[in-house]
Amino acid sequence: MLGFGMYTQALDSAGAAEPQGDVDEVARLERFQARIDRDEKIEPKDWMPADYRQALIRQIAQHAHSEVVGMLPEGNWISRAPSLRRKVVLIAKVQDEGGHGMYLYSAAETLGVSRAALIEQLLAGRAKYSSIFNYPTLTWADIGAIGWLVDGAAIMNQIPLCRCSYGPYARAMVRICKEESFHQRQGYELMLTLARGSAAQRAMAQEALNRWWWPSLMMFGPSDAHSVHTAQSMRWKIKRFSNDELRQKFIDVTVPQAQYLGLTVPDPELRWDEPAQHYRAGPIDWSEFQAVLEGGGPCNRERLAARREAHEAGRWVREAAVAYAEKHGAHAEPARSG
Ligand code: BYC
Repeated sequence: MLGFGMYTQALDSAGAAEPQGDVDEVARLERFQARIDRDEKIEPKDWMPADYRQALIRQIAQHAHSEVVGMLPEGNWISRAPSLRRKVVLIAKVQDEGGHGMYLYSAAETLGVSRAALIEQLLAGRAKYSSIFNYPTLTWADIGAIGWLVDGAAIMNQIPLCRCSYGPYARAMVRICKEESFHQRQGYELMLTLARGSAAQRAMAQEALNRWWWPSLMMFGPSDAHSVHTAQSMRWKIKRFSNDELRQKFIDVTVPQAQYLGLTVPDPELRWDEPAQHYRAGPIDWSEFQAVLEGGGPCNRERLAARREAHEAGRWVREAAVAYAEKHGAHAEPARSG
């Protein structure tokens, strides 16, 4: 479609007594929505409504922060992995999560926000990241449970994001999902090894499932009735399914996996609904979810403290990179100074 202005702020700048401007704006919004409806990708230099840009920055930044904070619970077990093979796999997985964060910060930067500003919001406690990473990893089985359940939930949520209307986010998700799929398999394989092991190993696997099941269901976000962003995000095809739809899909695939492991899902009300062909879960404790979002989860403080410490520890690397870029002038792009 031929060029309207690239980064218009027309809504802000159009005078109140200029109906012509409003008409243009309405037409622009209609053309934008028509592109979305035709499943065209929106690219960074295309015109987009300010709210669409903002919604993407919000979601992509939260997602990037989740990947980076998500390295911490698993990183806790790298030094205590029970074999060289497990250690290598775990290091590779945690490194992948860091990489996912980097692709996602880059995708957010195409929307006109700097990575430094987003990280600053995280460290100041003003940004959200996934509730799931505020829970502790108490035993080795938690590493299996995270791969199986947390990465499993992440894939369920993220596969549809590969078809997100915003090109850079969608493309980042294609690679991320391939890696998440490997993460999920290694987690399930770890759980299977424990489930087929000694009585103590089986008990450890069950106990990890008991602690991670409900927080994994909460990863999908509030119920549709309480989700403030879903309706608009679905109109814009940022999201393709609602929170409850994805949660249901996750339950339907995961319950048989637990049965195969010989483990019990910690939900006494869980039942198979034959006519609907779905598993029906009992009610989620949304007060726990709310408390975690408000900073009151078991590890919220610890996670932010770890990120702040890592940021400080990396300061000399950032400064050296800027000094190097300045010294080599035009050949390297200096980090943004603003
Ligand atoms: N935790 O209107 P709603 C990974 C917030 S990491 C915290 O439904 P939306 C991995 C929500 O942000 C995978 N906050 O929002 C890494 C909103 O707050 P604001 C992380 C949550 O955006 C390491 C408010 O609640 N994946 O894979 O339509 C190791 C209302 O919610 C949560 C992503 O980030 C939550 N669980 O839907 C292993 C995927 N849920 O912004 C694995 C991308 C909701 O109004 N994100 N909130 O202050 C999304 O798909 C969507 O943003 C969500 C929420 C489904 C999460």
